[in-house]
Amino acid sequence: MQVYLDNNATTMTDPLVVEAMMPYFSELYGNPNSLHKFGTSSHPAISTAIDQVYKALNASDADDIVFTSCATESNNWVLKSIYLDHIVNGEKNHIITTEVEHPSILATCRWLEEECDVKVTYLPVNEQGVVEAHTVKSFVTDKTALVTIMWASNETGAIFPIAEIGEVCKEKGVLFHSDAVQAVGKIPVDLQATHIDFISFSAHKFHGPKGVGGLFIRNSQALSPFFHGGEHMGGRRSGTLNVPFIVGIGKAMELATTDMDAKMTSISKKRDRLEDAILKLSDTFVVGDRVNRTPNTILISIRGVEGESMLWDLNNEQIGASTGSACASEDLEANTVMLAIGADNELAHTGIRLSLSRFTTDAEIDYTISHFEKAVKRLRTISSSYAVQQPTKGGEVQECELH
Ligand code: C6P
Repeated sequence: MQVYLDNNATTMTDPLVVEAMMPYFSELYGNPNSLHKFGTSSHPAISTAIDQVYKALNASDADDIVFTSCATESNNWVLKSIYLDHIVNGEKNHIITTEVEHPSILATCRWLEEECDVKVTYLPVNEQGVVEAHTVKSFVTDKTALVTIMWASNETGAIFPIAEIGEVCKEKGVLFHSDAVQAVGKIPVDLQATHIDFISFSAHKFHGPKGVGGLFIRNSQALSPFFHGGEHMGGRRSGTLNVPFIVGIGKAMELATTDMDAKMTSISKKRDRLEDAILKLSDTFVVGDRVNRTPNTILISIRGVEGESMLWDLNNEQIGASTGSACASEDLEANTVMLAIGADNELAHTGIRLSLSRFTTDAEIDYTISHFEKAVKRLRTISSSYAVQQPTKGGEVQECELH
């Protein structure tokens, strides 16, 4: 059996999505900006995809949703254009974010600090792995141009209090962006119910194709374009529209958000069964409570078991997991999110992220439980540090309060 439990890195493209995309490669391949029928024949499909995305996110006609190549592009676009529009050509000089954002936010913020002299505040997270609205409020000043905070963590699954943070931004008159990559298609995202100016998302996180994402722009407000060179997407993003992938993101969004409650319940049941089984092993800790967590995610640490060793043992049994963000997978450092949450350095080297999808089966969970237990036992037997620690720690290592 093969078990894929790295769905926060990417998901399998749903065969129904592939089927919807296929005609737009070799049959209806015209450039949608061309005036002839080869071009215009793809217009209905693009309109359908736009409708599917607006409906899934509950966006209004006054809002703009622009298709991009991925969330990394959407995140870069927002940050760099806010800098141009509100810092270089405005009175502000400050951005607020968190310590646990995806590298496409953190690296861009660092670049803005180093190259453009922008002041950036990186808020710490609490033991649940989130930043509370009152913390955001206490750091907003009259120089703050943007608050950018993820909707849900790719590493822990922790869901941030986005509605409350939105209210703070509204009260303070500050623009609010959320990297919603791990929320869209996994948990309800209702843009009418939330005061938010921009969100980023990416199709391959919810069984759409890789290479297409989007940026939601509230009330079609001004935002300097990132790509220049044409009038595509109303001048928002130049470049020939990627019709098959736009069809794919629309279809994937529709499938992910139809009967979402039932999908969430089914995934979380499997996730909880896996989590319960792993927590029966001694000295294991899961980050964050289950209620405020995306239904598919577990970040678990296992005292005495190096994350990378565990990964390879699981890999040998055909189980794909990760130690955290795929973008940092070549970095054998401690898991920075776990350190931010308060784990000690040793524990932060033991994090394993297991992320399910709606395609994960009960049989796969059974298989994973049995091989996970075997791997932990084997690795602890050969781990000298774990053997030495046992008598002194006595299994009581709750001091890091991860669970
Ligand atoms: N996180 C992970 O293993 P792209 O690749 O551009 O479509 O998405 C980037 C991205 C942005 N924000 C968040 C919160 C994300 O989780 C990701 C992708 C993967 O966690 C790959 S690094």
